[in-house]
Amino acid sequence: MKTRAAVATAAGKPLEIMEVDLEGPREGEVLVEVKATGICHTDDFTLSGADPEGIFPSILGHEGAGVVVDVGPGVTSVKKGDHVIPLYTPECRQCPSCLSRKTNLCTAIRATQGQGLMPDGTSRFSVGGETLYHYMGCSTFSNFTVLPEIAVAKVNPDAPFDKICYIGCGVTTGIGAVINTAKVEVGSTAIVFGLGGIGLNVIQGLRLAGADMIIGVDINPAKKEWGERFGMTHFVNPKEVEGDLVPYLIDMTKRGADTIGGADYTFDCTGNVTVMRQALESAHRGWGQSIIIGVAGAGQEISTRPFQLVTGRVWKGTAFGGARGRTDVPKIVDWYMEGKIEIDPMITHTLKLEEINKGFELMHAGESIRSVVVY
Ligand code: NAD
Ligand code: AHE
Ligand code: ZN
Repeated sequence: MKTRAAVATAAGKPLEIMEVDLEGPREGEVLVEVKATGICHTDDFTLSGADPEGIFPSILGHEGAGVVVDVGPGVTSVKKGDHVIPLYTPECRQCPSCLSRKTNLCTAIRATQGQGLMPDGTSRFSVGGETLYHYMGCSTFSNFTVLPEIAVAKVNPDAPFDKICYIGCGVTTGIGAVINTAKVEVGSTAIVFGLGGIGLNVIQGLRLAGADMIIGVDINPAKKEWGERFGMTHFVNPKEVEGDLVPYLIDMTKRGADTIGGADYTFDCTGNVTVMRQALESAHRGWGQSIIIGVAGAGQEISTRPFQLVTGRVWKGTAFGGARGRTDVPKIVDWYMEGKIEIDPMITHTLKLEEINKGFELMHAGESIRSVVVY
């Protein structure tokens, strides 16, 4: 079939809207009509050329929602007409990782996914006979896409596509980092670095978990109001801090008899390795945990004095907020439908596919939280 898509032809170039060819679903695969897709910073990261796994030409996008319109042989868990969210972290429930119950990082199809291919080692997308590569197993910047059935979560059909697409990455990553990865307790202190599409969801996750003090850190002063809107109790703009940021934050978190200071939990939502170090070092001596969510470019490395870890701080990372997609994503959609979590105010811009490059410009300018493309 033919489908409209925004194609990443080369690193650093704007996406090109074109009609592409899409082959139907093979064994264990489903064809999904994507109804809406968010634009995540990770799409921008890959388009920029900084992603070691970036492949071109490809169809980016990994934060979608849509309807199953066809299924290949052997598909049992979804059927035509089901509403689904594509999963860049699938859940096969059979691989050693899924069976371990220790991680959400299903390994069933990770190798081919990283090569921009379906599990059988081929691509379903092409244009003029030239292969176009899949992205993160999703390629939601195409109106129609093919996914393995283990990489779709069936969700409440009453939920609006243009809002729940955000659960395909940002919402789940932010809230999941708090609940699944950090397991934040009631009354905790927390610092969130970077108040974008992910950081604000960390903040709403912290509010849900009952954190007491939620400090937001961002170099964009406009993010103060945004953070407060979702539960942030204090804001720090590093550009306005005289001297080092870390001692400043540690001082802020000293409470009662605790003269040591440092947060129980810190989260990096910037992808900046210097910020990651600040986040680790502003965690409390003895027990503070720092969770890396941000994605850093090829060749970048994190560092700190080992003494920071010797003295009890814990450095962790999280992908997709530790969520098991087919199990957890439908629940998060239900939380949204029940009003337990907010999504609508974070979707600041709704665009047509033809306007998708504007979504990237708004992100660069710090003017959007989430731009969503509606097909
Ligand atoms: P975004 O662009 O919406 O937000 C980033 C925020 O960080 C902005 O508000 C920006 O002003 C702020 N910032 C930049 N430099 C800063 C600094 N030095 N100090 C403080 N704040 C700073 O991006 P996003 O969509 O929220 O994504 C954030 C990061 O998370 C990206 O690296 C993205 O690739 C990554 N990500 C990871 C996962 C995962 O599963 N681990 C999932 C989604 C996104
Ligand atoms: N391909 C990059 C890493 C990119 C990355 O870390 N992706 C996150 C999701 S970001 C979503 O917006 C992730 O899930 N990682 C786990 C995985 O298996 O990819 C690189 O550095 O090679
Ligand atoms: Zn993402």
